[in-house]
Amino acid sequence: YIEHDPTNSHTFKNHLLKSKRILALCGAGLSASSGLATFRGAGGLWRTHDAMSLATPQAFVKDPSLVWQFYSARRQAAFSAKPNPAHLALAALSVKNKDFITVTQNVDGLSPRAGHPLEQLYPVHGSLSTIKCTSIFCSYTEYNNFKMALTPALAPATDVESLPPNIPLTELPYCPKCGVGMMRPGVVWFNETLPNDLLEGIDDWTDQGPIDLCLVIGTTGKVWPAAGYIEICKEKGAKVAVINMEIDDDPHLGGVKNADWLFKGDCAQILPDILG
Ligand code: BJW
Ligand code: ZN
Repeated sequence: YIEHDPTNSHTFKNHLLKSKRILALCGAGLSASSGLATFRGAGGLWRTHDAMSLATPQAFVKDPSLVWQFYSARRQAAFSAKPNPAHLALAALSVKNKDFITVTQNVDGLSPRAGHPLEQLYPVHGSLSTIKCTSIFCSYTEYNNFKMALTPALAPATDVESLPPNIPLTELPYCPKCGVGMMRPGVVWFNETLPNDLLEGIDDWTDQGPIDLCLVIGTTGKVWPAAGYIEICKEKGAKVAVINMEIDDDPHLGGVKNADWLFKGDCAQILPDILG
């Protein structure tokens, strides 16, 4: 018999052609070739801080200036970045196949800007272009905002390292409606719940019937509940294809331990090939 070769894009393409219901789970690696930093591993440091340690409500309470500078820099990088061929390949497949949904953990807005149909996109960790009031009396009012600098103190610096370490609280962004609530990024931090409408939309889709294929793209698959969709797809019969720059024995790496296909490399090169 012929052993299944997980690097064989021919068997993958055959399965893709037969697949109707497909779910893609995306992470920071999808935007890496657009020049945006990932969270873990190389690039996971912002100045001297572990990016993960800044993505918590506790960090924001303790040092809103530091956390706002981190998100301000991330907004500026995302707004200046361009979608790459991987975003475009996913958008194109979504246009072709209305039974294909993409669950993205990315907050950079590059998938929407690649023309990804919004009704097939579930940005479960929020968006850098959303800001929200922290005041309950203001019902946590949300705004879309694409300004490079939310306040003069958060202006893009030519040399990021030279930003003042501490912006006075009064120079951080405040709510235009109530005037007293400090604004925060409209992203989902650790220990916070994911947007319920999105989770329900994904559940409705996964409950509709068997799933043929799960694409795990540029994510370590360590963050829950997003990582759990791989297992949910498998339970619904899906074959799993992992596309990642690093494929090693890390038992945590999303889906690797029982992936049917493993494509190692830059997804901006691999996706246009295997999905095209
Ligand atoms: C390439 C590439 C190239 C590079 N091509 N590939 C169950 C079990 C255990 C823990 C929990 C659990 N349920 C909840 C938890 C706690 C927690 C959690 O998961 N902890 C784990 C770390 C253990 N989860 C939560 O807190 C979540 N909330 C929740 O569950 O609410 C319910 C609840 C509330 C209260 C009490 C109890 C329950 C919320 C999680 C929110 C995560 N938020 C962040 C920040 C978002 C905002 C921002 O962007 O700043 O989301 S953290 C960060 O990690 C970000 C990412 O979306 C997320 C995932 O990271 P991702 O995308 O995988 O990036 P990397 O860097 O890890 O990986 C990049 C990959 O790409 C690598 O593999 C590279 O090799 C690869 N790559 N270049 C292809 N060119
Ligand atoms: Zn407000």
